[in-house]
Amino acid sequence: MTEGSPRDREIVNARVIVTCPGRNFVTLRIETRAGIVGLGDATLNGRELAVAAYLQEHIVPNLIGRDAGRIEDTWQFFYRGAYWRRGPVTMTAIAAVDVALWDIVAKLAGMPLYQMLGGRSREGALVYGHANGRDIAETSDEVRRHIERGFRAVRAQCAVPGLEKTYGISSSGKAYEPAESALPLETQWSTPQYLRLVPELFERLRVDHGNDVELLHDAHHRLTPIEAARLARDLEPYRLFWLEDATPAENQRAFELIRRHSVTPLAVGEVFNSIWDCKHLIEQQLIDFIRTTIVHAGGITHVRRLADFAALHQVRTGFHGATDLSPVCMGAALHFDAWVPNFGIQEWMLHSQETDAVFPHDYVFRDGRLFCGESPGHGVTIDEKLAAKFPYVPKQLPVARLADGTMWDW
Ligand code: CS2
Ligand code: MG
Repeated sequence: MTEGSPRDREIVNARVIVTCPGRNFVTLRIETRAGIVGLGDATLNGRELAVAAYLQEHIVPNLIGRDAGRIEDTWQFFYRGAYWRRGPVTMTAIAAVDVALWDIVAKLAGMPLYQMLGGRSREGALVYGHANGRDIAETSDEVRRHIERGFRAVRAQCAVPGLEKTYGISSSGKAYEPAESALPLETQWSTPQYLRLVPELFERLRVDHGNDVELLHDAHHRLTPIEAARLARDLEPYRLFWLEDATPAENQRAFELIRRHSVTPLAVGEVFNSIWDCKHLIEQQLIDFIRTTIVHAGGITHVRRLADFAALHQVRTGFHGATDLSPVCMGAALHFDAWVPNFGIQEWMLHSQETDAVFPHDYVFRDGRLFCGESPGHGVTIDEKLAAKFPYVPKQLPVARLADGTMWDW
């Protein structure tokens, strides 16, 4: 077998594939001289073509001729060598390259990717699903349905009475999708109404479902620090697994205030792109779970550093896993979850049937956990013929305004 020799590891082809099987996904496909193919997810919800262009114009020409086995050097080349560092577009593009190379190297070794990281620390990754409803009763029914399907952890979101559209709630009756329209949907926000509703919701969920199920909630950056502290305190009796994105995290000192008032565990970081975005939060132990995932933070090479740093401060992982991260990212994340010692939980919003058909994969759900497969690499491929039947459709994330028209955090 020569496919592992430096000459045969040479990258001879790299292509960007954009497809929309229900929602947009960007995938980088890298191929070596020996014909080994690796895939990386490059999807940045609502800004997909910016990453596709970054890859196409600035990354792909630099990849041709490189040794696919030099994962670290390639990462450093695109990060340190780019001068313009960090940011979601750059870090998503770097992640796509990094994951594709890990996929290739694991295939060359004939091993599942988790083995390349140091092997399994656990069998399956505990996942949480999304229960949402138009009122408290409907949300509680949805939690029940999740428990019946085997989930041990459920995120619960409920529409706020009087507001036309609330984050996390589907208006169509179909599964919730974060990006629904070509131009951003304008939604309305009211913190006082929300703050009254959420403790009532979780009080009801504990009465209906007891204490065995883990419950989570996402405030989606809507609260000021003191409002977030109030909510975290009001939710204490219901023992949440976590309260997510309670306040925007640009000013990380804000979390000191929440911490002073509450012991509800906090999760942050799906919008972060590098270890520098969460260094203070982790060092000061202002959060309990870091949500920064592989596709938006430079791939396995960088997120591994982040997770190791978090471990020093007993912060655990809780990777973002909404439908706007493709099965390629999910596959890579599950291998990472199988290995990472300080694993907490993995988000899993089920992809549509079309998406699953375009990206065949070997991970499976059983007893509240997702299990990555044993095939070499990350175990996710792409059916390019099928992908071509779903051309790109422009879609953006919504925005939020207060009743008087003021722009708010969505
Ligand atoms: C969310 C996402 O899954 C989550 O916790 O906050 O739904 C998020 O809004 C989207 O992934 C944005 O692209
Ligand atoms: Mg979130």
